Amino acid sequence: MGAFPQTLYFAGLNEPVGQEASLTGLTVEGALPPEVRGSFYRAVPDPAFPPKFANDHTLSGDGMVSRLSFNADGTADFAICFVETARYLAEKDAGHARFGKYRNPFTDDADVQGVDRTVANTTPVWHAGRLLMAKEDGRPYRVDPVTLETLGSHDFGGALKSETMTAHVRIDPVTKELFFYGYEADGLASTKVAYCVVGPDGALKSEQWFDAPYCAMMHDFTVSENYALFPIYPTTADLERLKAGGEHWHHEPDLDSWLGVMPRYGDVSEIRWFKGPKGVHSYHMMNAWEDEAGLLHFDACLNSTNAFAFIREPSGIFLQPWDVQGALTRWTVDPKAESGEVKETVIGPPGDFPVIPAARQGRPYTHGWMLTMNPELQGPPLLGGPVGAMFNLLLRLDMRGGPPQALALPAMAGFNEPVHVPSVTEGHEGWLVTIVDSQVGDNVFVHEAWVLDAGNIAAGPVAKVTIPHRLRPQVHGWWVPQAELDAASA
Ligand code: V55
Ligand code: FE
Repeated sequence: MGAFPQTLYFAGLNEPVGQEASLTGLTVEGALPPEVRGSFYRAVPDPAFPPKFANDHTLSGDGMVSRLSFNADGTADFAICFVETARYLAEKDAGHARFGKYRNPFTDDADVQGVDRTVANTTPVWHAGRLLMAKEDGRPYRVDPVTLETLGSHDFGGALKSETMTAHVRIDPVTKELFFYGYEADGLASTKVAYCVVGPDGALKSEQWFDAPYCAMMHDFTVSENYALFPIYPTTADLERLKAGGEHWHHEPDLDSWLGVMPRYGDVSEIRWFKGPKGVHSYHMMNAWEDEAGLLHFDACLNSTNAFAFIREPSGIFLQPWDVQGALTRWTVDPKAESGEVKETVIGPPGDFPVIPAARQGRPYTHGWMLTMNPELQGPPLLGGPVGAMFNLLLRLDMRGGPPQALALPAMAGFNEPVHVPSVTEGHEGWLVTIVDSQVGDNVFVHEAWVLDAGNIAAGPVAKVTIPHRLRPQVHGWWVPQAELDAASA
């Protein structure tokens, strides 16, 4: 068996861990708010075996599902398990990697051709009492929310036609419907996108297919109260390149970006395409909402190019990470227009991992949180994650233009994406829970969960849990209140 490549994707905080664990009775230091009772699920990519190709990266890692539960007695439990995907089991069986490059099955071993190669490593999605580990290149895997045992690939009881489902779903806070899409819905490098609506009971109510302007990496989308919004940025796939053993994605700076807009319950033939700037890219949207004049606002963490060096460089784009420009950016369109261009406004700083209260999804909102790099940090950032450096400044943004609030970490520490825990107290903004990684020695790390007052992040954590297990950086997380877990297991 080979060793892991000595690249930043497998070194330091990114060093593979690959150990399942279950730890109970962890001490919660400080005052854990009584509202923070439930489970914080996280998706953590962690390759079980050294990759077949040395240029492999974070996005190919086998999905691990992790749970941090805050118990009624004020203690916490931690568990992490591999999602037993068909791919993970096939590699475990052989004792080595059999699947090749990121999203290129032409580079897989001959005897695993046709085996589901998704790694279920991006988002734990909770809906209708089910926990799904999702990744955009395939269908999600369902896992047991208590034992974390893998229950199998989920196709909504045989109803889903799309071969893929995004890791970035949206849930309407009023109807409790789940909105999602799958791109490359009928195969590699296809322009087919499936737009799906799932009822609050978990049944697939509608699936409609449309063509994107080109085959793009459609990582996230969003819904407003009345519309579904599909951004298209020019990180593109090409079947001939894949057949030749190349990379799934190249970024194309000269191609236009687009925003597709359709009525949420409309027919896909009603999609209108609005043109955006050339060459830009965003992984994550903060929200979309309609104003009183009927204009539609789409708020995304937009960058001047793809944020990942392992996508830029094979595309011939060589930039230092600090030369990637970005800003929280609003695109405004008139959804009743036939076509047009987006009107672009910068509304916030560079960064990523935007979070809003689930109750404000698709509605006007007054504040949100995101991660960024602290321009005033004295000392190096913590190396890790797919970009190579961990974000070290948490912001609370006032969407009406007031000053942001910030919580800075010291050198050699980083934030993972927080989850928001709502409060029932009128006027209270709720809580954030986030894992903070700190490097304290040569390959020695401390991992803590911090609980913050979401309206007063600058005060620092109100409670902390140290997790005595080596952790790799997460991608996304999901908060599930204890009452929902209890209802699902009843
Ligand atoms: C992202 C993550 C993925 C992926 C595509 O963070 C994009 C963005 C963890 O997997 O497959
Ligand atoms: Fe994402």
